[in-house]
Amino acid sequence: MSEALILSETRGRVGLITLNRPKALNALNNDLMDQLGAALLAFEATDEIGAIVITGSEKAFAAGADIGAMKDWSFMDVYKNEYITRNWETIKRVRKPVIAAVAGYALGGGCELAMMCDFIIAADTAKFGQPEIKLGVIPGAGGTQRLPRAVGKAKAMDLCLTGRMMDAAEAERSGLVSRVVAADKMLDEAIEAATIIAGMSLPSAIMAKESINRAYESGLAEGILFERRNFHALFGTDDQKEGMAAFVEKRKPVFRHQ
Ligand code: CO8
Repeated sequence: MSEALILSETRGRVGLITLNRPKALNALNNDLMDQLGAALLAFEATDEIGAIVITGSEKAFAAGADIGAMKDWSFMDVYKNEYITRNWETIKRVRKPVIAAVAGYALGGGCELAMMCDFIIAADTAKFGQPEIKLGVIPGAGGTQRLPRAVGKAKAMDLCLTGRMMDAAEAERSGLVSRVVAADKMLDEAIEAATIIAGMSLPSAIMAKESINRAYESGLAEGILFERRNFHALFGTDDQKEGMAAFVEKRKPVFRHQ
């Protein structure tokens, strides 16, 4: 059996995935990304889970793709064998909300993995960066596309061209992360946020996620139409009836995720 490079557990309706390659600061090799993809799809497939948290260690969320593994790759290796796309995009197939809980380094592919999640909660120790330029390459898992959408062109250029890191305060100021929390409270806060989300109606959470993501893929009119149709569709769910009835009856809703 191959080495366990991730740990997967449940906390109520939350699926918690911990990247577990501490000696290499969670450098993301193919085996780790395969295991991460399998764990994500397992949580996606079960009705018992409503939201997912991906985290790393105190020192590193992930310090990037595995440089040792990549160093001798040729153009044909990466182009034909799809080392990069084979397993890096699995996370984008997950419809349930995914939170990145980041402490320490989130660099290169680690920063890109965090940005593939739906939002990032950061410890005050977090450091984000796209240092690939220092290795003679550029970001290869969406960094040049997702970073400017998150922080704007100026800061994305600054980070990708100088390879410098930004700390948690700068990441929050620039919109990359949704909250910054003391390091010893960060994972609890992320699990609490995920627990709140997992307690909502799952169809609503999925449609909210899909609608927000559509803002990055379409013009305003098309995005608003997409949102409107999702809004309409939710009136076909039991959970809409329950949510609104509970409000009127001044009680807590009990969602059945359908
Ligand atoms: N890959 C492989 N090993 C790594 C990586 C990495 N990205 N980062 C750290 N390690 C290893 C080190 O080699 C070291 O191993 P060992 O103890 O066996 O020598 C161990 O982790 C601890 O690292 P350091 O001793 O360097 O720890 P420091 O605290 O001194 O420094 C840093 C921490 C600053 C994070 C430093 O390790 C560093 O700069 N790491 C590299 C960061 C980087 O350049 N990341 C970008 C990588 S390229 C990339 O991500 C491209 C993404 C493309 C996506 C698609 C790819 C398939």
